[in-house]
Amino acid sequence: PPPVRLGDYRPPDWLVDTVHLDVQLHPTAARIRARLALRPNPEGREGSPIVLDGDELSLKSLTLDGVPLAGTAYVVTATALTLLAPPQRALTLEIETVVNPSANTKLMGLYRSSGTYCTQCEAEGFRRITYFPDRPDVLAVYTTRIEAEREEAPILLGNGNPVESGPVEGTSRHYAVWHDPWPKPCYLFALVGGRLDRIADDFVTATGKKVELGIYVEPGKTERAGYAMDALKRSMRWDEEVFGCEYDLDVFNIVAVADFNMGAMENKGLNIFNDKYVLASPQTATDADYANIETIIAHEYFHNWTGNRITCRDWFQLCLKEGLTVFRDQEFSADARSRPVKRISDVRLLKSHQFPEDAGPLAHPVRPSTYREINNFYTATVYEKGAEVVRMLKTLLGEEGFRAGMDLYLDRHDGDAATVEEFLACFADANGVDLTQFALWYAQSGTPQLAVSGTWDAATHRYRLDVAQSLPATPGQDQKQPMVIPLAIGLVGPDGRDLPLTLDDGSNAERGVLRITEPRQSFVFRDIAERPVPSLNRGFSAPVKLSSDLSTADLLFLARHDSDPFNRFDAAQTIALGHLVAASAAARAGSDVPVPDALVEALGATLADGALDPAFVAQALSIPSEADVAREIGVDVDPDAIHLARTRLRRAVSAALAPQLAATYDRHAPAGTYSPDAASAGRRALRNSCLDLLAAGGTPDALARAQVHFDTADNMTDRFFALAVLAHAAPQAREPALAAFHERFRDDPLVVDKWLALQAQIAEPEALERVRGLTRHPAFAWTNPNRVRALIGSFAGLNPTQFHRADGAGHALLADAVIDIDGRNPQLAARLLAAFKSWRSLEPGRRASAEAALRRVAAKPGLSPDASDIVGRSLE
Ligand code: DPP
Ligand code: ZN
Repeated sequence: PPPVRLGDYRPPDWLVDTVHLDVQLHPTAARIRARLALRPNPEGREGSPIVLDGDELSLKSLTLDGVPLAGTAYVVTATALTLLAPPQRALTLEIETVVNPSANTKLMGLYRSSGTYCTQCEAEGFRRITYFPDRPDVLAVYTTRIEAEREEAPILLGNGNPVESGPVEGTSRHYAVWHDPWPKPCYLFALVGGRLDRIADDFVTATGKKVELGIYVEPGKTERAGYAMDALKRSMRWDEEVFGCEYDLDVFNIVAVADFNMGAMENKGLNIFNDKYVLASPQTATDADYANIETIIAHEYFHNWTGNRITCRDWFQLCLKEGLTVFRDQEFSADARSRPVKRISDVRLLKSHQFPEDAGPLAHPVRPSTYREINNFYTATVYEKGAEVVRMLKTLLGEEGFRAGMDLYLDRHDGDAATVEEFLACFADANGVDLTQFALWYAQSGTPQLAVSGTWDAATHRYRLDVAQSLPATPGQDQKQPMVIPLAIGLVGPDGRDLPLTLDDGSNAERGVLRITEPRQSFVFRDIAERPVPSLNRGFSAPVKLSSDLSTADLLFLARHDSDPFNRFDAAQTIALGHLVAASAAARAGSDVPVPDALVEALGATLADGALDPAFVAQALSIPSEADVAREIGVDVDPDAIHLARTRLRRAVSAALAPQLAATYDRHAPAGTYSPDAASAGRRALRNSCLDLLAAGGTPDALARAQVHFDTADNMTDRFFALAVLAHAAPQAREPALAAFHERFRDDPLVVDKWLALQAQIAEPEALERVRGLTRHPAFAWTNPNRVRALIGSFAGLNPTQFHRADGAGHALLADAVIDIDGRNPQLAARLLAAFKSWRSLEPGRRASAEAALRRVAAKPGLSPDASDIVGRSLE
């Protein structure tokens, strides 16, 4: 199919006002009767046919206003049902289709997960249930009747509010009717039928309306749903308090299923979740799992306003709901936990996932202007960079200006299928500002580069910052225009205190933010009596790659004194990264470079500072990842050299700080029973970081400590962390520990996923055979996306030396897996394939083997549009 282009958008020719669905659930032949009230769109083309999308449907009957349609009146193809010359007036179409949920391995449309019937319609899955104008700007009111064998599916759930339910007289079947009063696009449709347990609660909204809350899980797992319920209630309150958004139905249900392509889905009133992001208990979930659950529950709930009440006009506007909603979930978690630590972990995610995307062949703007397969645009760029763009808007407009813009957006566009332009217009109108240049953040791909240098004039007490911005060429975009970059800064005096930011003309840099709008700009500050150290891009105020003329001594100073916690963290990271780039080059040449004292000093000072939040210290102790170093090097990358350099650095830091690490470890021994709260999690994170660095030294002492940690752990966070340390650092202890862990959790698929993922990440040549062997393990299933992502995804995404083996076997393994998976689940295959996104930056030998693997995938007959889109762009 030809690519879809933003510029080709046209309003729909026909609108759908109401949809009545009658769904007869059946394992292999589910029957769907759809009654659509259609009418010509006054804004569409006059006299148009009715074109309804369809995919893998079997059409059983078709009537127009109650009369069966003659075979000459319509055409059915593999992708559409077209009524050739319909009367140009309001009409009722009744369509009967049959689908096979058990054979639906794409997990799009109506399918079964462990026997439970469920649906996934975003982006284009509704067309796999019935013929429909499957586009987000067709909003209809849905009534859904679901019928099933009572034995097979005692629980029947739909969107909106429950209307009625009961037995189907004289049969073993029963039914339920649901009505959703809010017009919605079909991608928000959902239904569930199955044998599920429920935990129930309620929530009283700001205006006093009681909402019944339910979380449905596999039988026997309700005890693990409590944290999700708690997160849901906190999310509902937070959205009222921070954005004035109140819930709008009588019920809100969440269903956890085991087979799911995405993390979760915000269907109106009936969120469907990957069970990984619902189920948690101290014995089975890590602190990171709890934090993810909190964030994703909030994210999907927040979509009720940013996504559902206001949806997207077309799929190019995906960031309108996703970037904004990620920003909202980030803010929620920042309020619930430590704001600085949350910011650090969000930026680490952005840099590790989005920056490489922006720097490689799959780069695309936050709002793409063309796509071949929309499923491939649920990316770090649309989500995470999209959130950064919203955050910059807030930084530029200030707290109140941002809220005014949001209020206007929620008011002006409630009930609309909106665009990015309409979103920005609300902020422009509410604040009386021009956001034309700012809008380039949505249109230009690539990570802007900022080069900053500072000069202090002792005679005039002036300090000048010279800033230059550039944006590298990216696929389809050779020429770029300068962006608006909010650069939050501080000038830190010798005593560690921030100096006033008075510009030359007497004005103040508003809220400490410089607005960079030109290719080159200078800012002169006055009354600077001593040479300051500039703290640049505080809080990571703009998603840019910053280079500066700061010396190692300056960075060490910031690492010790900056009042901005993000930059305090980042300063030490910058020192470490600089060293690792040099050390990787040296390792490749067979030599070594000494570890900078400044780094050891910075880490030691952080460890020694009792005033710091343990969660922050844990982050600060982390040495940049191999992927971080590869990204920094950028071209001709040799993963083995990076691994060696990083291993040496960790060993050196371990040796230098061992006593301090051990003391900090001991000081943070667990007190009392496990609780997933942020403070307790922070203490565990710090203790575990100390253990990790100690073990990096490889001393018998440290490894014995790791073994004790593993043997005595009373929660999954500690147990799994210790297992990882043993697996990576203690080859002799590895196998018994892995076996003991598996034995204990063999019946728990989500925990087995951790076990699979860990083994896939071992940076030793045996990893490849181990991964191959694990694909034959009874716990593994090619059909379950979580299993595949845990094993194959972790190998390709988190084991750079073995995935990029010099002999090409790692690349071949991924190609084989993708070719196999693609026939069943194209979305999953395409997602895995994106692990090649940085292949062009590899050294020539590995680059050749990556290219060969991609070409082999490309040559597969019948390759899905999903996978062929990724290989096509990767090879372009
Ligand atoms: N369910 C996915 C998300 O919330 C796609 N909308 O991001
Ligand atoms: Zn989302």
